[in-house]
Amino acid sequence: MSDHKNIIARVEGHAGVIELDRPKALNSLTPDMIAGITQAVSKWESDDSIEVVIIRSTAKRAFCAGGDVRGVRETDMEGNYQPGDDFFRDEYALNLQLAEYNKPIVALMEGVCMGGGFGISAHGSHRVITPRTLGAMPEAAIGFVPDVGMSHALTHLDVDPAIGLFIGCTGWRLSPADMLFTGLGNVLVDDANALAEQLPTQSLREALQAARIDQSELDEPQSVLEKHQKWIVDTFAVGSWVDIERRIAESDEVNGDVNAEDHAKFLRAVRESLETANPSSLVAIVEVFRRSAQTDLATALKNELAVGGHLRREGNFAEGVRAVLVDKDRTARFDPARAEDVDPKTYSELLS
Ligand code: QUE
Repeated sequence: MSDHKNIIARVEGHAGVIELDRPKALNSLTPDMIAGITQAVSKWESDDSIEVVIIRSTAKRAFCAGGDVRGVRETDMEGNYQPGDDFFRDEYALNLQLAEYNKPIVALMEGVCMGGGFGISAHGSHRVITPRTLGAMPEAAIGFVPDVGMSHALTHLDVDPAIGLFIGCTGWRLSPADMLFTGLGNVLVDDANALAEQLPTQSLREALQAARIDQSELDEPQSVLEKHQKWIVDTFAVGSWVDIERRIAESDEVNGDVNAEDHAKFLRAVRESLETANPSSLVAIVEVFRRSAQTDLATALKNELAVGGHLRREGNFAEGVRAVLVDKDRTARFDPARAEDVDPKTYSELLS
């Protein structure tokens, strides 16, 4: 049904099924894949025989690792920003379409789900995770900002918006328990494939009921974010990035609310996750998220596009993608190298 590479779209019973099929690149989304998904969901929106849309992956270990940022980097480095601008515009339009969709959308987040993977799962009604789900918004490491509407989703969670800002700044690796705690996941199953087989012929309620498992069945049933939420909120709730950075630096290894060893380990992991982040991205993320917390998804997406476009033209995006995904040396040289040397106004004045 789909004429687009790396996307399989078909009807099964009363379900429209989209399969991401670019397993060698962990299903990172190309312009053609965005077009294929958009075409299929647009067609099914007005098809009364379709009761539910399923978004899944053919890859075993990954739902979707993000957008094809390597492809964007290549055209950006030729000084040709148009293909990248077009890609993000079309991707964000799809994210908004999924958020406003008139039927249930069941995303099966088996394995890795990062960046653009959240854009095609987090805005839908049924955000299915498994014990093997690993979520993250790691854009600060590639010199970018959390996008695909996640600046909005992360500031409108079931939990304090400061926790969403923490996730966006640190690129925190979210366990299944963290996904449930935040609401980024709202259904836990052991076998996503079994659920996908039942959905086309059973009612949604019955299929979910049969597939669900309890959080207590996870190897790590407690959310680390939940355990440390007081510190996260105290540290991330107010101020610019430089204020937050100072509170992290001055944070005591000892914290009366949490087991001393746990807290010291957590604090080390937070500091480590920020070492490889682009300082300009961190400054920009705080500005974008604070605005997104106060506005609607469409405006948040527009702001992400404006700020992301600016970061790409600064060159830090090309350097970050090089360090993380091309050369994989993980030692990006970002400029400026310190957040104190970044003016928040550079980004805040781009916001609607
Ligand atoms: C931040 C990102 C991405 C990322 C890593 C980050 C991203 C993305 C990929 C990725 C991973 C594996 C692949 C691939 C891409 O990694 O968006 O092609 O094989 O797509 O720290 O935003």
